[in-house]
Amino acid sequence: MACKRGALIVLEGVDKAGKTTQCNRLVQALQQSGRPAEMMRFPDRTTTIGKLISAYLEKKSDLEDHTVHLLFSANRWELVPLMKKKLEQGITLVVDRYAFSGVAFTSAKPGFCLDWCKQPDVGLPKPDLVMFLQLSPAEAALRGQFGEERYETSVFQRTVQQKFEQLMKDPSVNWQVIDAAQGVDEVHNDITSHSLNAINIAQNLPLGELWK
Ligand code: 2DT
Ligand code: MG
Repeated sequence: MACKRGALIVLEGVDKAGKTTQCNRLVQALQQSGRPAEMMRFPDRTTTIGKLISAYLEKKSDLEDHTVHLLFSANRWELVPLMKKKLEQGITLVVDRYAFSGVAFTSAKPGFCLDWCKQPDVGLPKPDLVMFLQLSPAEAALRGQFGEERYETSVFQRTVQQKFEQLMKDPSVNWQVIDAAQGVDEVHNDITSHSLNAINIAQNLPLGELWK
């Protein structure tokens, strides 16, 4: 039999919840326990499409709202062959944001429904586990000011949070809510135990297709 596949693990959450810190800590912990693991992040700002997205987020360019939504999705699809290759090689991928951010952020804009926003990402590799780092707006505010990028305002982030809550009602996705208000080590321990469980289950299952 071919080697057992890696798991696709996604971290989602509003800004300041600690996603990037926790992705790094998780990859390190998995590697130290002898499990091959790599981090990825979306948007991946290094590709040609990613550079268009990055300029938009930095407010160096303006893009029409549907257009930028489709670019975020295209930025995921362009990395699918690489993701599948790594998973087949037995590497667990720890991903900082995925299609759920794509849907939550665009559907927080006026005139966009959840269903339209999901369509371009239908059929992407389905995460074996999506952890939502839950942090109240009040707790997020205690962690300091928002940055200067597009979307980094408390009004917009509140709407994004509501959209994530709608997405989490979908039982076809393996959501786990993590209390991100805990200390960094406690959050890390929660994330690690859910991840080890997901890695064990995923190795005997085929990779699924998202929202299909
Ligand atoms: P970072 O701060 O994590 O680089 O995110 N976003 C992200 C979208 O609007 N659509 C998407 O599909 C994704 C993945 C969330 C940059 C911002 O981009 C938003 C925050
Ligand atoms: Mg950011």
